[in-house]
Amino acid sequence: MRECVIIGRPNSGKTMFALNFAGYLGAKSVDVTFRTYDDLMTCRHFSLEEGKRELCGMALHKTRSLQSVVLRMTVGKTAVNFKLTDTCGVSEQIHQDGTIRKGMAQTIALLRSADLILHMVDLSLIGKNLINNTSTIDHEFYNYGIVRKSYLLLGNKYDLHSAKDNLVHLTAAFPKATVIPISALYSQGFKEVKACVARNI
Ligand SMILES: Nc1nc2c(ncn2[C@@H]2O[C@H](COP(=O)(O)OP(=O)(O)OP(=O)(O)O)[C@@H](O)[C@H]2O)c(=O)[nH]1
Ligand SMILES: [Mg+2]
Repeated sequence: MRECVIIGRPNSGKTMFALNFAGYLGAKSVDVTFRTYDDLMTCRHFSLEEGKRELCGMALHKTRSLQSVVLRMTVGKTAVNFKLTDTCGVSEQIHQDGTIRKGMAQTIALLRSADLILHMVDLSLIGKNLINNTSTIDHEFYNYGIVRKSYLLLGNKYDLHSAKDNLVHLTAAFPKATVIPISALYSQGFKEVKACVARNI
């Protein structure tokens, strides 16, 4: 089964995207498989509302290991199952918490085998200096992603007023990426994301 992996900084909206995208594809509930760094696997069933309540949040590093759901999408006349995997957010600093350090390592290790990389950026937090500062974790993901080809840059939180003007800075800083502005919270921009996922599963 092909796997789409969602990566990005903590709090960029990865988990919200995973759950609302599942809803957009018609799921009413999800079976989330959690896989820790040392390969311990557990599975839990959530309604989408429960999932958002329990797995999303303002606190940084709410997600600390891999969280996968199997979703189904119709491509042409065929129904195709694919795995959508949410990950521990990655930042530049070496985190003081060992679990989070391992979670970040797990995210990075998964990139090589991913069939599609969905790189989430919080559009409300970036500014025009992004183009000058090329040593951010987002640049690292971008440089890796454009070489890999199956790579999409999602400018999230586009519903926020502060995000609107920043789209131009994101596309200027990452000129070789396909950029889609989305609101994971309000399921906006999902049609374009779905079309790209369909081409890669
Ligand atoms: N306004 C707005 N808020 C959003 C959007 N997407 C996510 N959020 C909020 O941003 C916060 C973080 O969302 P999460 O989905 O938990 O972010 P994450 O990237 O999974 O974070 P970690 O698991 O900590 O790495 C939550 O309070 C969400 O409600 C969006 O499109 N618009
Ligand atoms: Mg998360």
